[in-house]
Amino acid sequence: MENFSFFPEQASTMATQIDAIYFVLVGLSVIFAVGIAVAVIVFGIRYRKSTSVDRSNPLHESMKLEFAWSFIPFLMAMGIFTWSAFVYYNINTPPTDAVEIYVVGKQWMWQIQHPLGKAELNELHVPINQPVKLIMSSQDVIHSFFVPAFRVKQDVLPGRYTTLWFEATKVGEYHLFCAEYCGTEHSKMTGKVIAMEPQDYQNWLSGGGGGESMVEAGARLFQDNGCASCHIDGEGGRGPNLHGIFGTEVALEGGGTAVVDEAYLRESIYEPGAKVVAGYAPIMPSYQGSISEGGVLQLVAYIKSLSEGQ
Ligand code: HEC
Ligand SMILES: [Cu+2]
Repeated sequence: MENFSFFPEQASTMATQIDAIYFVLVGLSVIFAVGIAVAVIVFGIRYRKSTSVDRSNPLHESMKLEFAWSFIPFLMAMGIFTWSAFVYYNINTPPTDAVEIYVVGKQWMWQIQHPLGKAELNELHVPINQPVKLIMSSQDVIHSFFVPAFRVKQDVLPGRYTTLWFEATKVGEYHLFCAEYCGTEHSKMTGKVIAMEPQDYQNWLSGGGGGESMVEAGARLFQDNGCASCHIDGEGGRGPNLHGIFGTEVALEGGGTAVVDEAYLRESIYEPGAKVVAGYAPIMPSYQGSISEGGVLQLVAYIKSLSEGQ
């Protein structure tokens, strides 16, 4: 398959699972298509007008036959459905021990931030044999993160976080494409994923140009933007204490609750009025336009870190 350029390399654990479904579906289609075509041709020749074959006792109805050709395909379809549903569930459930990497798509590039501070453009370095989870957002329009060799593709939307996970199995460089038309230079919104031995990945991470980690950068933004003046560590601040909130449910003004996840934190920063925490006045200003999506990801990483070990 490697030399057959219509077919991308299989370089993730997902690739083999998805290709298996693909080949079984193609195989079944070929079997049925060929079977029916052969029957049409054979009967067409055998029973053409000029032949003298036995035409007595034509079969008019057969319960057995009709049952068989309804029930067998039904079982096959349900089998494929169940199998695909398992794979689909697997694709959409990132393992909890996955390495988290943040991705921001914008016209026309991919910005990547590693938790320990390394940032890169249109390149994504990942370790092999380890699940990697991407937390993605867009600065402008809809993009789509597509790595054919891993058989993963996920839309990247403005105003929302989407996630995607994979586990690379082979060291190498793989194409990264934007698979959603996003403007003039969409076709140039490409990059590469570089899968490395875990040890090489660690070396690369700790190599030069690292700077501050995402949590450190978030903590700095938290100070620089005056968040700390309302969100103080203890009780009695004008805003809620942000320690330990990640993953919990908060009560909202006007009833209802919200789960504190990445999307909730992002919304709290860009549209503080959308969900107001019970017991607080809606005085928090919006940071839409003053803090970039990349900055919000750093703040989210920082606020998440305030809940670690709790
Ligand atoms: C003027 C005071 C003020 C400033 C400045 C401020 N906030 Fe807030 N913040 C609040 C208040 C009040 C609430 C609760 C009401 C609400 O949800 O809007 C809140 C809510 C939040 C929440 C939701 C908390 C929860 O318990 O669910 C987050 C997250 C948050 N702020 C983050 C930030 C960040 C990050 C900054 C700086 C970029 C910031 N805030 C700046 C006052 C402030
Ligand atoms: Cu794009």
